[in-house]
Amino acid sequence: MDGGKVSEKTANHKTVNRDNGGHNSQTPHSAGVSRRKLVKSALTLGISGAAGLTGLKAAAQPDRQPDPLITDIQDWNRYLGDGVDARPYGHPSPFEKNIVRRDVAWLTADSKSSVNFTPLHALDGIITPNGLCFERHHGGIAEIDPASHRLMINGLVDTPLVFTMEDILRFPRENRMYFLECAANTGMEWRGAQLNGCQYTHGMIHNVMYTGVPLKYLLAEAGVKTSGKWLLPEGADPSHMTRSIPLEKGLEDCLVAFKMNGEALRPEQGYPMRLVVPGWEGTMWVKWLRRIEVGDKPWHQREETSKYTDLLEDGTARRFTWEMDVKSVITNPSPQAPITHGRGQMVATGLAWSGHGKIKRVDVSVDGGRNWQHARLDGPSYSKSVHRFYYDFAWDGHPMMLQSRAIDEFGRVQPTKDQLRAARGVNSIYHNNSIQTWLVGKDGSIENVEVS
Ligand SMILES: Nc1nc2c(c(=O)[nH]1)N[C@H]1C(S)=C(S)[C@@H](COP(=O)(O)O)O[C@H]1N2
Ligand SMILES: [Mo]
Repeated sequence: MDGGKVSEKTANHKTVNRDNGGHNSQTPHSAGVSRRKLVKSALTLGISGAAGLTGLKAAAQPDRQPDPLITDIQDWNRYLGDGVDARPYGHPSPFEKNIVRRDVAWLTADSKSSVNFTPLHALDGIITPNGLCFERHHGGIAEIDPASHRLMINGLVDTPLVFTMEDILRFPRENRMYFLECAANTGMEWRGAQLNGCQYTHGMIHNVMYTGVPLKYLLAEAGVKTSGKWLLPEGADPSHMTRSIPLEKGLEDCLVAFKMNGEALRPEQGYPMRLVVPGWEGTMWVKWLRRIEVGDKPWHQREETSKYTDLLEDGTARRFTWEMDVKSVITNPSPQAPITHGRGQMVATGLAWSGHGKIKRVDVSVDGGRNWQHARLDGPSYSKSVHRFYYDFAWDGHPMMLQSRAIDEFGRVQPTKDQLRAARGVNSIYHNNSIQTWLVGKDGSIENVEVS
């Protein structure tokens, strides 16, 4: 994965039979044997806690003693390091240089890529570091001097207003943690397993602590007329991104944000201000926000008619599917993060989220969805934010079909690929929230597959 690009489309989608554990033999007899193996591995998991940790202790007493890395003084322990003037703005260790946003060459027609992906496989916790938040631009990054930036509210209001940055900073502000997921996340997987890595299959998401002014305060300042029912936010970039948003949503929880994870928004995330539309598809989170028009009906803009609608099996298209549905993925281990330590105690981890609210439970399967165990949710649980889960277990060294399944606080359950296709067909690009399968080989290598 060092090249930074996935260069070619995988033509043959990989499907494995749940009954034969990913082995190639299709005979019923060997399928039965493999199934027993997988069931056995699931049973071992039930007692993995104590037994697994004992195994770890043994692993920490290796026969590689004496280890010069602990007995000898190393260079970094001997010579004076950089002073504080070397790094006025900090960067990750050079040993982390491969953990970067990456694009998929064939997804963009011209040489200038318009989307890249968050390296989910290498991250932990729930906060996406600012420099690793995926980017999606329809007209490139607008570089804006905040002193020259204005936000206008016009249309069906008592007093059309133009705010400077300074004006915005005089309204009461709030801090809230939300995920932003592009509706096209996992969109290349509708017809079969395609991209080999959760960065590419699920990386059009980031989770950030925003500081911003609730939109309702700015709308109140302008005075929305009783005929006003819809909002049209518009970006200051060359794409003039515009989306129709119902007024109720704008009043409920939208923010005009200017900080992310404590510092100014990055230019690629809409500096100096962007709209935050919690739980709803990424296109509506207009970056470089310059105008909000109030109207009495939706505008039917390009990004809500020809794009970001869901083509169904019968040729009709679903429209205004704003909410991002309940979803999860195991981020590590995964194709870009294979298991290198062999059998025994290990940690599987991933993310779960729902545009409707909080995550109540995450289940993990090692046998392609036949048996499920509860994962451990850890870290703060915020509505419309990602949740971190862990599954601590002892791997018996047999192949696994790793899956996760999220359930939100309203009881919505993440669907299987078959369930989603039965409901929606395969012509969609958007809103694919189905269960992901990683096939783990005996050697710990991992592949994106589907179970049948
Ligand atoms: N002004 C403007 N806003 C925009 C876009 C854009 O191209 N221009 N892209 C949208 C899309 S499709 C998505 S998925 C999100 C991506 O946000 P990010 O770049 O912070 O990840 O921004 C949305 N807001
Ligand atoms: Mo998007």
